[in-house]
Amino acid sequence: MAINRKIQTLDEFTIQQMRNFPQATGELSGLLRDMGLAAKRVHVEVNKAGLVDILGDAGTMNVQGEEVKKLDVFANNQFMGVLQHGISCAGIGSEELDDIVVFDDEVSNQSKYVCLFDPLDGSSNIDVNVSIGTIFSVFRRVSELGKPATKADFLQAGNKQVAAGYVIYGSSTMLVYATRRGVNGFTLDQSIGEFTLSHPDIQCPDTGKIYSVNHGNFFQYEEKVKEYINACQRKNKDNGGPYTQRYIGSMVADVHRNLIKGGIFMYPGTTDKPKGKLRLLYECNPFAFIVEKAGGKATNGKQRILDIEPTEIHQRTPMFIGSKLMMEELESFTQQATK
Ligand code: AHM
Repeated sequence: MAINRKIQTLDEFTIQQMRNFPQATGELSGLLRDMGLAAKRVHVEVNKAGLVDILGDAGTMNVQGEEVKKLDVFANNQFMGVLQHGISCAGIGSEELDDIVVFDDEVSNQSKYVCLFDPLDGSSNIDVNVSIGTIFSVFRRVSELGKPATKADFLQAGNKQVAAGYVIYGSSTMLVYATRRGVNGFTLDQSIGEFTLSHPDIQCPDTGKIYSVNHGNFFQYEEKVKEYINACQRKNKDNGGPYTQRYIGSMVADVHRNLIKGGIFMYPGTTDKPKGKLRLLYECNPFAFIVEKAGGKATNGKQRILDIEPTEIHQRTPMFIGSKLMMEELESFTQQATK
């Protein structure tokens, strides 16, 4: 008998997806549920951030006599902890840590997946109550099951991801994840303490009116990027505009908004930092996977982000991501032969 449910929690949704694929082992569903659990714990702490004067600064003792940890360290420990104590993950890479962590115990060595994450992206925004987020990426191991994971498991091109997602701690807390079957968004219902399906089958609009870039770096961008930004500013009602510039400086919030409303987000290379600021494995790959699954595109200006073969876990790349037609317009500038 079909049950007509109005509310579907993240756990119910992942279990339902498994029922549709009887050959699935449930490991990936378990991993996604683990991420949801850690996200709820981080949500609670992020919401206390404004109370830091009352609860104690990072590094000091709080009223319970516990040491207060920096939020990004706290978030890192939560995500690493749930994955280490779960049954789906053989090891992690984190933007917070210098090297990968291989769990190397009997259960973990049998696990099919490794996970890379940025536990608290945009953390410089915490002090001013601006949205921040967690970003994650899941790969199937290439190393032998039954043995510890290896670096090669983490250094795979983004097109090998089996799932990717993000959590946005904003006016509400949302978890969005993509698998090859599509992109779905869940909003945390605080009355029941559960992520509930609120944005099924997210599709990125083919075009939009928003471009997001750090204009302060404008004079350091390469000429073709400057020309595209100038073109965005010349948009009017005769050529698809006017465009609006929106830049929070918190990638999760900027890309989330553009994914839902349509738009383009750019973090180009600069003369000082030709590879830009964003990390391929923790920020660019997961978002490229999610936005492509939703119908958009992501490149480094020359090549699809998902086709970049990584050589080191903390490598950076320029990033252009968003609505398909806006990305194609950008490419008409960046792929022009140099004059
Ligand atoms: P972080 O790793 O210090 O949190 O920096 C990452 C953030 C992204 O969320 C955001 O897109 C970018 O830095 C903004 O950088 P900038 O201030 O240079 O524009």
